[in-house]
Amino acid sequence: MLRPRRRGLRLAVPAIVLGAVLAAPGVAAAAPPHEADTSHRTDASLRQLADRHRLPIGTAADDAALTSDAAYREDITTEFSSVTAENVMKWESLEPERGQYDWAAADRLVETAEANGQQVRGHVLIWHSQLPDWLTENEASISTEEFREIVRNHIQTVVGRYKGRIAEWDVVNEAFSDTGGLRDSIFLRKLGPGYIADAFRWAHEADPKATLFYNDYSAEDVNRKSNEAYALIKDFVATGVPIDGFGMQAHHSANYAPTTMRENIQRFAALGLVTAVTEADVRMQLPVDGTKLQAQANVFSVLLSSCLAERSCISFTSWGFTDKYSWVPNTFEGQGAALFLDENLQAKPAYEAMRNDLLLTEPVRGKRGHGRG
Ligand code: 9MR
Repeated sequence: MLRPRRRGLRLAVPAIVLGAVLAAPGVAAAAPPHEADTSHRTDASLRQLADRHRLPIGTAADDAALTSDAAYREDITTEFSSVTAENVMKWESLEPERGQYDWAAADRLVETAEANGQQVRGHVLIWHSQLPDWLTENEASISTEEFREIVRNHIQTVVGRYKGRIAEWDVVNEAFSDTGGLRDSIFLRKLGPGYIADAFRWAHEADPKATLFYNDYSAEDVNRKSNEAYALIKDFVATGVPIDGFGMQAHHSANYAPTTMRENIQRFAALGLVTAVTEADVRMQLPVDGTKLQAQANVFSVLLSSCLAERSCISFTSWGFTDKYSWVPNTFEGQGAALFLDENLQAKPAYEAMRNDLLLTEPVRGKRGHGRG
């Protein structure tokens, strides 16, 4: 049964194809019981369409919007089967004072996801940004041993709290610099390059079943950064460091689509690793026009279809879904409109392109879900 939908654009797929897809196993035609007002929707959601592929499709969730915006909340529930905390699981949020944790917002996110039948991607354990002042301001006075203990303790406290409830963790984020080599960070300075392997070991001890990712940006293609990550991860695999996945953030601009993403995914799969698209968005120079929107749709489509086609790609997450709450305009002057719903939660061409990819691509994941290679 098709439900009326408030999206602006119509589906560019014949009804007969849509009918066949909705009749396929794994695609829920009826509204899930938790959904509030469904009277304004017609077409199958991204979540329903991605179910057929056994691919969790996710978004970063903004805590303030989740609390205050009912339409935003409803779209998260309807359109996505996975959520990532955009900010509330970062170190400065969880442990604002040394040893004093504030779990309220992170717990809320996990509990809401569970109530909605969604998986959670944990973001993020070790990252050079959004660290608490008590840590960064005391870099000089904290000894190496003490620092090591602080890091181990933070990772194990956070992973341990959500043991069995967070499917995928971004354990180390953005450890490589944009000019080559490891990024200069408090972790590298205090602990040396071994901090990356240790972070994975500590996270694995705290939740042996969680899928543990190294995550980075500008690493979707085969390029210098992904080559460096590949070499490090290959070494981890050879030496038994418990890493499971390579996360491609995929913060893109509408004038550039990746060209070697499947090749990149495949080489990690050959090492026995899964991959995920973890933070997709596609910004453009404002003002928006039709040509830019089409270019954006194309980039989203390349990102999603590259993941869909490779069974080792185990989840696809965008960094938000509506332009109303995107981080992009605050960071890139003059740019924005990076997501697939506009500021009024209306569909843009990118949304229709993603639906078409989900509808028309042949599923490659078997009954047991993802495969490692
Ligand atoms: O979207 C996040 C934004 O709200 C924060 O202000 C920002 C702080 O650096 O972090 C943003 O999320 C980042 C993510 O955690 C890691 N990859 C890059 C994302 C965009 O900056």
